[in-house]
Amino acid sequence: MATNAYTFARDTYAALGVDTESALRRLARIPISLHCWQGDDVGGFEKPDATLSGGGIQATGNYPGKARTLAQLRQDLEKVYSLLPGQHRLNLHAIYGDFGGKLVDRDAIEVRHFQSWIDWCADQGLGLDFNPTCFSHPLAADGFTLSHPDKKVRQFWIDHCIATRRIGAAIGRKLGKTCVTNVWIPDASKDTPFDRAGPRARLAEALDAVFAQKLNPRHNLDAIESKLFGIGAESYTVGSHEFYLGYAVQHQKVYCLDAGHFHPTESVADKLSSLLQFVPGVLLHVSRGVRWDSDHVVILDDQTRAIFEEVVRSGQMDRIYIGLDYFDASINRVAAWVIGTRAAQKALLAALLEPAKALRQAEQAGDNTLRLALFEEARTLPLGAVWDEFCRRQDVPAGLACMDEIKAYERDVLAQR
Ligand code: RNT
Ligand code: ZN
Repeated sequence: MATNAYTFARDTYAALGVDTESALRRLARIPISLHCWQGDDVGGFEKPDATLSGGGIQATGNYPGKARTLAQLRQDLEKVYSLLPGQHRLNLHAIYGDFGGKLVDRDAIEVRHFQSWIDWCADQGLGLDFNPTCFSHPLAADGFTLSHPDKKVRQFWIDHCIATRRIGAAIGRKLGKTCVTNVWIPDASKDTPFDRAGPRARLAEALDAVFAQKLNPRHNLDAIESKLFGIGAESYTVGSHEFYLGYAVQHQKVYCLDAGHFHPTESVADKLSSLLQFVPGVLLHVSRGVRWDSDHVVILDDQTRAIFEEVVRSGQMDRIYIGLDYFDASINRVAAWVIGTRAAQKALLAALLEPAKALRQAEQAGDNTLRLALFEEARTLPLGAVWDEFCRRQDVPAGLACMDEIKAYERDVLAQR
């Protein structure tokens, strides 16, 4: 039985020509790929107590209870997924392999190191995405990987990325769900370089080597992620927006748009309709930029809403892959995952509930006054009641009831670590 609040909301939306039932059906089918690295501050399991180093990224905070083992990370993720409405995915970095206590270098990773993740995902009904890890490694310590001037170092990272794609393809084949493998490299410099062209020419050539082997796109899709700057990497980023846009168009790769990788006043939402004209797909790293970089927990803010409005309005959700990317170590990490994912889902729901027909009609009739009025009206529609109903139907706690479960988990599990 629907609640009174939902019935009221349904009628309010219906008066504007919006079908809440169809929005709820669609929302239930849209997976979000949860980034494994929120659970342990981007440490990974290559060795005990591994921590993030370099790469121009940083997880700040030292909230107690972080996952220190594979089993703990899975335990936390199971809690997280149990609090999320809908069917989702996991996004894994290569440093999170099941290495059985042995040191396996990045260029030597194999499918077997990820078999237990594949099994776990199959068991949980999750899709799995993948990433090479081109940071936190001695051969990345000087800030360059695929564009490194030393051929041997470059080859090491090429080999790592090739291994990662092969694992991606195995993941996709074994799970029967396409794996998106996203290449992000930290290559950048703190101070003004003289030679901006050299590293970019080397990166283009290295990427050609990485992608040389054709893989079945039903198993693995290649994505490439651009960036503007990072910490200690303020003056020059090899893989800039222009670089990867050019590469993605020329080689028909999926373009990864991280919401925090652009000038702060640039609209990331506006980029989608341009990108989709020229690249086969777009991977979203939904994130929240605060002054520098992108890594705050996603909230239901205007920028996030605008991105999802463009996702839905594009009518091309079959080639938009939604992932999250943030790492906050200053609050309960399980809550960070849950709050951020649910915020992204709410933004998606808000976009699915736009009075799209009325807006299009007003615009096509040249009635920009009505268009503005409709946009303003939409802002105060009862989104929350529809969201709560979604949670109720999906059998997960709505509202702050989620936090009760997280607090209990913190007390019983996290605080005991
Ligand atoms: C870094 C990129 C990249 C990473 C992850 C860990 O600025 O956003 O996506 O956050 O690969
Ligand atoms: Zn990212």
